[in-house]
Amino acid sequence: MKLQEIELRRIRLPLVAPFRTSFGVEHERDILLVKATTDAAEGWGECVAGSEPLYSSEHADGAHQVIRDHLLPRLAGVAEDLTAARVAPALAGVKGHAMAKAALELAVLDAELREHGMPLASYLGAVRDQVPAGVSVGIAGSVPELLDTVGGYLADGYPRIKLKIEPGWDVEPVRAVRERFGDVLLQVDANAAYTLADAPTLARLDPFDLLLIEQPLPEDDLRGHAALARKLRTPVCLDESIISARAAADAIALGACAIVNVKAGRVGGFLEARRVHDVCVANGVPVWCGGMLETGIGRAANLALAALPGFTLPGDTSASARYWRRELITEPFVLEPPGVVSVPVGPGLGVTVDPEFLEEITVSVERRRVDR
Ligand code: OSB
Ligand code: MG
Repeated sequence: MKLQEIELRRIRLPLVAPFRTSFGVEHERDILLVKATTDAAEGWGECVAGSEPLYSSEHADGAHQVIRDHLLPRLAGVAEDLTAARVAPALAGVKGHAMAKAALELAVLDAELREHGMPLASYLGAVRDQVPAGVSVGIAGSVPELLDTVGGYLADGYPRIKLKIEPGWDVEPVRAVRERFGDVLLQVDANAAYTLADAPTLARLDPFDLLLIEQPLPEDDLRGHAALARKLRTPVCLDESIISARAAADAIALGACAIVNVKAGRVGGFLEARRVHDVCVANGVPVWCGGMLETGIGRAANLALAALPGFTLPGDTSASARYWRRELITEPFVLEPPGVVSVPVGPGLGVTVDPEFLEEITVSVERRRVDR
């Protein structure tokens, strides 16, 4: 297929409620969408970078500039005969910028699959048509407020709860949720907020039978995670540290994690995300699908990934209503009994993007011809 044009569209969308983590609080998302136009079809990608570089080194403005000034010229070199598999090799000279690369690759992949009438889930090797839903719960203002929020999600039907933690907000909230809600599937995510010296505090989470503790230590501290894992009964899961399939292999070999959170944006795209999955499966390490507060575009792709055989734990694959008061970019994803979300079945992402709604929330649009 011939790539003709890339559109870079910035949108703003308010979250249903502020989302607080150890690295900051978000009230609305500032999102970069990528549209690829080819001679055969159009495809969409969503960049998961936040408005500030707080989760990782990437942010939306940076990704936008990197795509425009550094990735598109390289993609233009292969535009004449493009497939999604050729995107990452063409961009490999640019170091880092995984989220920018992933957004571009997804737009090309969506166009390619729409041309061939193939759903993304089938292309990736999915074995399920529904995936269990989990919900990521931000740091609350107080324990009673947290219990209200968690109670609401359980009433909605979410089968798995993930609590964001940070020093000073860990043992007490976890104890409170366990005591109030019994043996619900429960896990925590620290977003790198602790040090190895906090091991005694984190060991106090052991009695609560958590599924896992996600990314307690800094991104580059694999040895620290291995040392911490030896001190905890709760399995250690890595998110930020797993930047590639090779990083996953290293982390597993070092004993730094027993479980892996897979996010395509963090590893440079869905093709690398599948390789992370494959490395983990080969090592007997369970994986689950992370999220980055995506709109329906990114969420559709995450659901396809989460349907692969190694995704044996519920992911941060929530319904659209958990994120947005009004998100009509695509058809909404809904939570269905018994706590699952359906994997899209149509070609490519399997969702239809509504251009009128998109216009309503658009802040800027930039189009670049790539066929010159
Ligand atoms: O660490 O998993 C994370 C959101 C933004 C950035 C990082 C993370 C998250 C989440 C939300 O936990 C997951 C979701 O529901 O999309
Ligand atoms: Mg995380």
